[in-house]
Amino acid sequence: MMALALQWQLHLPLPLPLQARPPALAAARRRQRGLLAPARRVPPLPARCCAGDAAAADAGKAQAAARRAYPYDEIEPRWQRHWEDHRTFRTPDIGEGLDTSKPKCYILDMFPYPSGAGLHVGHPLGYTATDILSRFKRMKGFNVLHPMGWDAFGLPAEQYAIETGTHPKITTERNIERFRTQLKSLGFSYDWDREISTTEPAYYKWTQWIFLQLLKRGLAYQAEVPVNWCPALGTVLANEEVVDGVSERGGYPVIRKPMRQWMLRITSYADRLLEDLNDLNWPESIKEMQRNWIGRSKGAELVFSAVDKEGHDLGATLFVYTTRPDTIFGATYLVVAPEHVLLSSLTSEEQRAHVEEYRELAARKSELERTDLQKEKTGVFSGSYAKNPATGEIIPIWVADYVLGSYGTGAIMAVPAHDSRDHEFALKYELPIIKVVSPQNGSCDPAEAYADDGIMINSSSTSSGLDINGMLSQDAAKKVIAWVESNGFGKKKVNYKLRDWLFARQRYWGEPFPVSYLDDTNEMVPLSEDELPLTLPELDDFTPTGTGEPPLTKATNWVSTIDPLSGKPARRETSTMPQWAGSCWYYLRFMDPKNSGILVDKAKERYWGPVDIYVGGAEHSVLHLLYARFWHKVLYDMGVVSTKEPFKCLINQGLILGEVEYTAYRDSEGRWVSADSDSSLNDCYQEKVPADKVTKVGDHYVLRDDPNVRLNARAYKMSKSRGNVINPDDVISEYGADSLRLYEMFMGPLRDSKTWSTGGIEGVHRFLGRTWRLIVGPPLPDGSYNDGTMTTEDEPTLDQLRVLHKCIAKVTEEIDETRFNTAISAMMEFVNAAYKWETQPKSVTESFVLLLSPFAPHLAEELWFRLGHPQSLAYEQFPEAKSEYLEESKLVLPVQINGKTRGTILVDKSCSEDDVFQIAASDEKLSKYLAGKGIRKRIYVPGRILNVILDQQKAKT
Ligand code: ANZ
Repeated sequence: MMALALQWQLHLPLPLPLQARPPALAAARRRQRGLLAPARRVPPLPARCCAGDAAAADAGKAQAAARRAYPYDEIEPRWQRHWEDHRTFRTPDIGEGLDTSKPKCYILDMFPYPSGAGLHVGHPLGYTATDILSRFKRMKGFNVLHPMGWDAFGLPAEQYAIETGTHPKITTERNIERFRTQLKSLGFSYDWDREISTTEPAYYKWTQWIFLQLLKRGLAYQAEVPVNWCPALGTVLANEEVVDGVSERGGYPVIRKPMRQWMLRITSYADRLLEDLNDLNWPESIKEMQRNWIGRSKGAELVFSAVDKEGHDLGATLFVYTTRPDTIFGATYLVVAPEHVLLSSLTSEEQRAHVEEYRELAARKSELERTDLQKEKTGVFSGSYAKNPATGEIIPIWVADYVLGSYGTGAIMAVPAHDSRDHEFALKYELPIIKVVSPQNGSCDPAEAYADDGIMINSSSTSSGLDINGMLSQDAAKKVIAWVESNGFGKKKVNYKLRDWLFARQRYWGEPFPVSYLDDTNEMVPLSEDELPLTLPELDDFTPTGTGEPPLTKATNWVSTIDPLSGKPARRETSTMPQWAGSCWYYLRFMDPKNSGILVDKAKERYWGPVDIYVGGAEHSVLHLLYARFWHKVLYDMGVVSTKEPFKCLINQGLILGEVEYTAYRDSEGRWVSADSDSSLNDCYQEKVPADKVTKVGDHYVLRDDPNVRLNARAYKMSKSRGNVINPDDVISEYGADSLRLYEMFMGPLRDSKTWSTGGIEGVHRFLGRTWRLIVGPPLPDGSYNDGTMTTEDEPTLDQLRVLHKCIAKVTEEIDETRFNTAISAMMEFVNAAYKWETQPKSVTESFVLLLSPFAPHLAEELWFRLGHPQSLAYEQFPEAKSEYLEESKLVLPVQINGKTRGTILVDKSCSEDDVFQIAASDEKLSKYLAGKGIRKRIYVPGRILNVILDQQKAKT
């Protein structure tokens, strides 16, 4: 749809501007009328900015110059310099001139990791959207906070350091420099005075401070948790470094090994993280992903006592978590996870070797593999039994890795008749299957587990006194819970899938933990707040230690310290915080980036918080957003922030896929095989076909030279290996930043995935060129342009006002709804209409330039300047649509006098001929022709035209 609209809009023949005055004369006239800028704050374009000069210098440039539709390469750097020199987008601080009586809008991008590859075209998608919103809101009278910074700790810089010996700090600085330059070349209106990097000690001082607060509140603790240990590499690996159970580097086996780690008690906030989602203006899909991640479920924790074969109590109790206490009579065995703490004591001597072997096998599997429903279930009998409290039966205890140690209690009661995993397991190991739920209506497949609710059967016992037969599942569950609670067999329980957050990495390039351990007692002692920041020591060797100890262990001078409180020797913590830490709270620091005494000033936080619009990729929908919400809530409880949630409205921009690739097929003889042919394409050779050899027929693509041969057309994710990556720098040098910005917004709805198309960017570039020529005039023979504009001081006609106000209304509405593509279409329609006008009234052009400015700010600033405004348009008022020009019941009627069109009038569609004539007679311009003249005839074609034939001879009496 959009591509069609684009062609239709842009392939119209370009009418020559209708003002055919010699340009020099036109400029002189405008100067006379005072239209040219009196005092220039920006160096003007060279009197003749000639594309030909550049062309002569360099053949590559010549090509680009021939293609360029307007001199963006001169305009853009100049305005970027202007904004920088004038700090145009600096948001003053409270107490420094910020008018806090004005409404605020905090618009934030998810700050990037400054990778070595530089920006890719996916970055400007979200950044342009937030830039449009920021510029729009400023012009709408808001105080806007629109900052940018760097999430710069992390693995790639460290890996690069291992490979090349370059310190991560150097790599990071270099990459930041590149990103900053690239972002500036896109004309984004960030307040660069607020730039922060998570790797700066002045920043991570506060990350460490938050950690100390978490520690004080019991929300940070240490525990033995399994990590990815690679014996061959002698290092702990991050999850992303492990692929299918082997190390990404070298392909060595990785096992799960318990290690003492820092953990954050995010589970204490599970309920609030869940409930407060309801009030957020976030995509429903993201909220649902967070709900699933938190995974709240209601059930019961039941107690089973361990017994031997004869039923003698072994003195151990096993807690199981179930969401179906109603099925207790169907529990025919128990299962514990391989990592369950009681497994060893439950294992009989006969079974010990089997159980140990099984445990080791399970340690090599990831949780994902273990819970994969498709994988065959495995397990081993422990040699012990338990007593089912409801039936009094003795049931075996097994160990199986489909039960996870990290969920619930790490043990389950298995009900094979009603749980599919238990069912598969029971069939394999010939364990009893007892049906206890019957469907209310109809029947169920006896070969499968019936997992739904129903009517209870086989569920009563005289020995225990519990009888739930005939009850509905849910009522039965309530009764079982009441029964276990009153008999000491368990209690009601709410469970979460959410686990506490593993908050440590065995890496160098991260925030050091502000804690140490006393040499004599090993007691952990926190640093006092006034000693922060604890800076990372310099290190030359980032290679793993081989023991699993982090690389920081090598900084021996740094590691050994003295605890200032006790004066005792101590060792510093050598693991570092994960990359998530710095990104958990950066949005707060932007409100007050330089404050060395406090994380964020209260008054500033109260004014700016929360973030009004947060834009970023959907890949952060769970972890980053959940972690940030957790820290925010802790800070809220401490009174550091005044809002419960950090991000009011969230928008996920879609993915940009590479240009469509066309594949043709040939058989072994080299003959074409159509992609829709019956023969198998798997046996064919594939051939990539360039786009200019392809044409579209109906819904599909065919060879231009042989339309019987259909091709496969597909867009792929951009990747180096496919060779389909588009570099924004190249696009900017060929078409300009405004064209790139406009194109990324025009490709389709912001939230959708879109396919890159070079033809598309050429289209928007031509549109900007048309806009330029409409306002500035055509190029002179040497390719340069006159200064000033072609606008006139004429009063706009009603028709012009109607076209303009329709455009204002549409653009305003579409920006508000973040539908930037349709806003751009509206502006294209305006330009098409304006090309048909005899004059370009200055007031209409000015409004249009303001409308265009959030999208193509460089071009708009240049035009605004040429229209005679020495100040940047960044804080001009955004045009307001006037309803009188929008009403559909009204129409613009041309009025002819003696067959010549003399003007237009705005009339109600329902007007009678008399009314129409009265309106024409009282119109200021038309009345000049009509006053005092006799009327011979009036011809009124309703809705089309009014023609008045004057009686030339007689004066009206
Ligand atoms: C008996 C039962 C009968 C179960 C039945 C289900 C159906 P959610 O909803 O995800 O919370 N379970 C409990 N702990 C587990 C663990 N550590 N690893 C694997 N599975 C575990 O699921 C809770 C259900 O998952 C629990 O209810 C338990 O099986 C299993 F007809 O208990 B049920």
